[in-house]
Amino acid sequence: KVRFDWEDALGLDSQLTGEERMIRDAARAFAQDRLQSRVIQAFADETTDPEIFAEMGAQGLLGVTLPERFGGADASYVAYGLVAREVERVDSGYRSMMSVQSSLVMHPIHAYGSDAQRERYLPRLARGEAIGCFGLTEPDAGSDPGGMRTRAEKIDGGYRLNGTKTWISNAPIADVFVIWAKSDAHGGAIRGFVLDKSTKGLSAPKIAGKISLRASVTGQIVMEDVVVPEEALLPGVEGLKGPFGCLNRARYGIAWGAMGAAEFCFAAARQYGLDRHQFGRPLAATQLYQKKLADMLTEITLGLHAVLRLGRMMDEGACPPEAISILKRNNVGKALEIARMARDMHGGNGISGEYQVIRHMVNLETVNTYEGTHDIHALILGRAITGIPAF
Ligand code: TGC
Ligand code: FAD
Repeated sequence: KVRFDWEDALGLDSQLTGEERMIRDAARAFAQDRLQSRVIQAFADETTDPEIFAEMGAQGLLGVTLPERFGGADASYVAYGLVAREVERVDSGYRSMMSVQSSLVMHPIHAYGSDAQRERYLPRLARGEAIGCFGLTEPDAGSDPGGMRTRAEKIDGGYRLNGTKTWISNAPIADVFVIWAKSDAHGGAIRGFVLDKSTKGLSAPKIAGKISLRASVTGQIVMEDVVVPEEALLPGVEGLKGPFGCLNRARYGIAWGAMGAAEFCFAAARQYGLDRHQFGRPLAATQLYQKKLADMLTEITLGLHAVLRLGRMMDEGACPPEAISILKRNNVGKALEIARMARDMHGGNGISGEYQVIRHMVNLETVNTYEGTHDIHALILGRAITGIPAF
């Protein structure tokens, strides 16, 4: 009989290239050595160590899909997904830091930027010497970013920006700000701008007191008469398809990452059930416990193989955004159910930080909301299925 491997039930490993396996193994070693050692305290203290970006950069984990001449690894989207999975196996907040830098900051500068912008920003971002953030959401424009109020007004030699962005990952420690604003000079179309931290009128206060994603700092971006030169404009894109092009990549990475968090919770629940005895036998010897483990493993296996297929479609340049919505929505939703289940299976210990499952559970609440909420992705799919927008 062929042996069953509960850690790789349908042979994902055999579907990867040698390079993808190498990148996955490097990411796993880094995440377990360097991130796992600090996450419990960082989450408890609500602190983010900015050094993590430089450490990720030194490991080649930032912007892995970008060309080598800009500091990337020229690797596949599958490799990028595998990195997200390994980092989020430790913490969704650390994956968030990585995916904002890679998909939401480096990608738009590479895809929509001028040569000068690419040369100026990408190598430093790839090394993690500069930290990036992505400002789309506003206090009155979350699921509906088309309703944004931030304005770019044309002035001699550049633009004047006014507006407030909120719930922005990395913002309080960021050096490079990718900002989306309605530009009067372009008929009110949404345009992207790259701002430096030191620009007068720009501030990024921290949003303190989060109960979720506490190891990843979040802030506002306040722009009061921020004057930028013409060269700050991202010349290569106009309209909402600019930010959405970035979100496609980040959402894809999240679909992999959430499976990493789910795998941690599943493995922790399995081990706990083997170690903990009640009624004179291990918890894992009970039918209910085994059924829960079987349900978890089933969803993880389906989710991982689906996202591998999605990655191959991304690499072929043949991935419709709606396919990404299916897996951002489903994998995060399933990961959240798995984390809640693992929390329950740990009994009282499940609420302690030491056992880590409740941290994954509360983190996944954010992951279910950002990058398009669970319901917004249902509506994106509903529109594609029926042809009727129901937002
Ligand atoms: P809609 O009319 O659908 O589209 C406007 C234009 O955009 C194009 N487009 C896309 N292009 C590329 N990829 C996609 N996924 C695209 N979706 C739409 C579309 O073709 C059109 O182009 P054009 O040339 O015709 O103008 O726009 P809508 O206003 O009706 O949008 C509806 C909706 C709900 C789909 C959209 O607004 C949406 O996705 N809302 C969710 C918002 C969201 O995801 N925000 C994320 C903020 S960033 C974040 O959360 C980062 S967290 C990071 C971390 O820490 O990990
Ligand atoms: P709302 O849009 O107000 O939604 C509230 C509820 O209403 C949700 O359940 C939603 O599904 C539902 N809803 C909304 N519209 C409809 C509809 N038409 N039909 C039915 N239901 C609807 N944004 C960035 O730009 N950059 C970042 O780096 C970033 N990082 C984040 C980090 C964290 C920790 C968090 C929490 C958020 C972050 N966000 C970021 C913002 C995130 O993308 C938004 O929170 C998200 O898009 C939802 O917007 P909202 O919070 O305004 O909720």
